[in-house]
Amino acid sequence: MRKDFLWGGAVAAHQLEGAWNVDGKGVSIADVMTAAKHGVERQITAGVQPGAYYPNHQGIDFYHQYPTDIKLMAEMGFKTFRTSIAWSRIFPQGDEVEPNEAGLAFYDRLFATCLKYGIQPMITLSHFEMPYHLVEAYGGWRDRRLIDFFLHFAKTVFKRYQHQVKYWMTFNEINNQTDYTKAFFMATNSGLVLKPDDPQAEALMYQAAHYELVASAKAVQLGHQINSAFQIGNMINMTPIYPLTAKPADQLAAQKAMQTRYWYTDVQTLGTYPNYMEAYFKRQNYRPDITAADRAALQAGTVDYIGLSYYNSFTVKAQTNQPEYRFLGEQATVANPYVQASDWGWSVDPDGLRYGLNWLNDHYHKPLMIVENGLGAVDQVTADHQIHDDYRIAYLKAHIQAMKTAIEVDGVDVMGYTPWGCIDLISAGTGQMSKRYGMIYVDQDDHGHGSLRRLKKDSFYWYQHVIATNGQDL
Ligand code: P53
Repeated sequence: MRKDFLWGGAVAAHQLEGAWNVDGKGVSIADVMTAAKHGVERQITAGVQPGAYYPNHQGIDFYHQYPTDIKLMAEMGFKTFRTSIAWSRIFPQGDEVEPNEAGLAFYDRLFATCLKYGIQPMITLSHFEMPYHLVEAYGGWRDRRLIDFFLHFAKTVFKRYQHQVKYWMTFNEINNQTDYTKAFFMATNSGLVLKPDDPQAEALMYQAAHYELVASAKAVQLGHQINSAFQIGNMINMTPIYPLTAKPADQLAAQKAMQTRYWYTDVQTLGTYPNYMEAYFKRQNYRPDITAADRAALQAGTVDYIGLSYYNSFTVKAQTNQPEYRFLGEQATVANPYVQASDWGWSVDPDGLRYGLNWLNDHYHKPLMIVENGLGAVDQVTADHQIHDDYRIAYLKAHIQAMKTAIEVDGVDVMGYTPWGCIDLISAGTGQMSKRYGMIYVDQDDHGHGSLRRLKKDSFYWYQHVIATNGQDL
């Protein structure tokens, strides 16, 4: 383990800040998403509809309660706190020239509070919360002009916080949109709002992803010009895909599925499109707008580290005898008989974290930062206000152990570990409050009712000890 290992926790602005229309903030894509549950998808409404319930509007009111929340994180011993800057607080519409000073001032206060406790803010630039105006007026990331809007936002915050923030990452889980049949991923990653079964969905996804990759590479270059000490990473959802059997066709199916899901990382770390993607575009007769200048930017803006989330693994088996082995996302996966699943159907597979870390290390040879990991579960509060979340401790313990094995046995360079939702917040996938990840409990239900009071769970004290011993005692 590094001596300066970055222990901490992770959140995203739209899932906890609330204050959706306070101090000049504009509407974001997350502000037009309704609440749902396991098996029911969140709806993306056309603007904010009267009478509809949008859980992100209130979040957990972190916008006002952050001083006490950061204090609790300091008590756990956090070295870093990963959050995002809500793009629509800084540029309410997304295409303005002048930033919203009140939005910038909020992050001045938040970062000063973190630094007061020796907690380094770690910042995601775009985490599922682009200004909704960019979705309505430009169709989201299908439009090349989004690159410059994003860079203007990036430049504004890089300059403003260059002395407060060292660790940055560009687009959260940029590879979720691989699953282009899911409206949620297309909207959250790229502001692409399509009709179900739109025949253009896949081609539009590749175009949008390309513009994001160019924007990401240019942001890396820009950030380094503003402060050469910045560490700027990408952020991918690492869900290893296993073959169900040793049958060669199953092996190929898994290998091709990994290519389909992780080519983004090739572009962001190696600076070029992998040959299988160029071949795929040709075969499909997709002609994405990829210019020579874009290719030069990709080459010049490779990331300093790879940020990853890890929750679960997938398993596939060959469906056809065709050489393509197309992978259509989670719907194309099969159950893995060797792993259990959470109440929300996510497999629980600590070895998969070790596997994923090794896979990334083998392919890219860059430092890795685990910026999300955790178990979404229902918690019970006892009569004396305790939360005995031994299931969460067991999950985190097994995953930290797997990470330690990757570091100590396999020699992988891991810079830090920031488990997801260190304080309970709104679930991205379902909009629920009851899908809890935190070590800090927040009293609120799925309808937005509750005192918002914060309580320490058993995992709070457990994680505090893990950090105090730099991961020695789990
Ligand atoms: P929730 C889907 C698949 C994997 C990770 O997810 C995902 C999603 C989107 O739901 O999101 C990441 O809240 C994401 C966070 C999110 C977290 O995982 O659906 O970066 O914003 O909250 C957990 O349980």
